Amino acid sequence: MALQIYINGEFYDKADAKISVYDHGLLYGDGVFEGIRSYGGKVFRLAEHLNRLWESAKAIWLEIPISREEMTKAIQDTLAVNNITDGYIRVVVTRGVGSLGLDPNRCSDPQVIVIADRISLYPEELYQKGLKIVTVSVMRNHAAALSPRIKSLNYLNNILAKIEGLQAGCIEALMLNHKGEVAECTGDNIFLIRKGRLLTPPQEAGILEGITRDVVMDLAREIGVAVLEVPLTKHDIYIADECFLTGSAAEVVPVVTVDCRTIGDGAPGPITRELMSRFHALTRS
Ligand code: PXG
Repeated sequence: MALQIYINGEFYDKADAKISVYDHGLLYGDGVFEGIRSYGGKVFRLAEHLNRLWESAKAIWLEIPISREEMTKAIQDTLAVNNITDGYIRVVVTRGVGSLGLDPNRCSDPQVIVIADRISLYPEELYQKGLKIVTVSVMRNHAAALSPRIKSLNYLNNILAKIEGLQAGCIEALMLNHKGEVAECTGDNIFLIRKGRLLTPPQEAGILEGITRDVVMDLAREIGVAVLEVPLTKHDIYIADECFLTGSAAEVVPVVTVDCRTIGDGAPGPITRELMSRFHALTRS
C-alpha cells in the first residue's frame, strides 16, 4: 500500500496528497511545522513538540484549526495506518488558500498535514568517526526580523547556509548571529565540552530551542556535568575539547572538524559518547 498522508482529517496516497498552488504556505512560506521522531511506537517528546508548534503558530498569528488532542490522534493514526513504529513525523500547518497577495486575512482553511515516513539518518560512520562542519557566511536570521524561535515554513535562511556548507563539502553548516556569536547549524543545535563542562548558545543568541537540546542538557546534569548556556565565539569552538550537534533527526552527532580545525584529538570525546549512549538508551528503552 502506498504511504498514507493525513490532510485535514483524510488520508491520501502519497501521490495524491496535494494542496493548492494558492496556499500561502507555498506562495510565501506562511506556515509552521515540526519534525518529530517515534521510537518503538511511542512519539518522543510529543507534548514539547506540540507546545512549540502552537507557540510558532501564535507568533505568526495563525490559528491551528484542531485541538492538541485531535493533533495527537492525527499523528498516532498516521503512524498506525502506515504501520510505522520507528520513524520521522512531519507536521505542517499552512495559512491555507488565499489570493495572490500577502494579506493573511484573505486566506481560508489552514491546511493540517501529517507525514510519517521512514527516517533517512546520517550514515552510521559519522556517529563513530564524527562530522566535519564549516562556519558559513550566511548569518542566522536576526530575531528582530524573524525570530529563529519560530519553526516556520520559511527556511530559506537555513537552506542558503546549507548550500554554502554543501559547497564546502560539509553536510551541516554553522551559522553565526549578527554579533558574530555562534548560533546554531541549519537543522541542529551545537554544543561544546570544555574542561568538563557543557556549553551551548543561549536562546538570546538567536536559535531554535531544540527539544533534543533540552533532553541532552538534562542528561548532562544527570551525569554531573555542569551545563552553561552562554554566548560562544568561533574561537571557543576551535579550542573546545569536544563538540557535537543535536536534533530530532540527527539525535546526538559528534563533530570532529570545524573550519579545518581539529576538535580535541579528532575523535568523538568521552562526554559526547556518554551522552550519545544515554540518549540512545532513553529513546530505545
Ligand atoms: N535548529 C534548527 C534551525 C532546526 O530546524 C533544530 C535546531 C533541532 O531541534 P529539535 O527540536 O529537533 O531538537 C532544528 C530542527 C531534518 C530537519 O529533516 C531537521 C530540523 C528541521 C527541519 C528538517 O533533518 N531540525
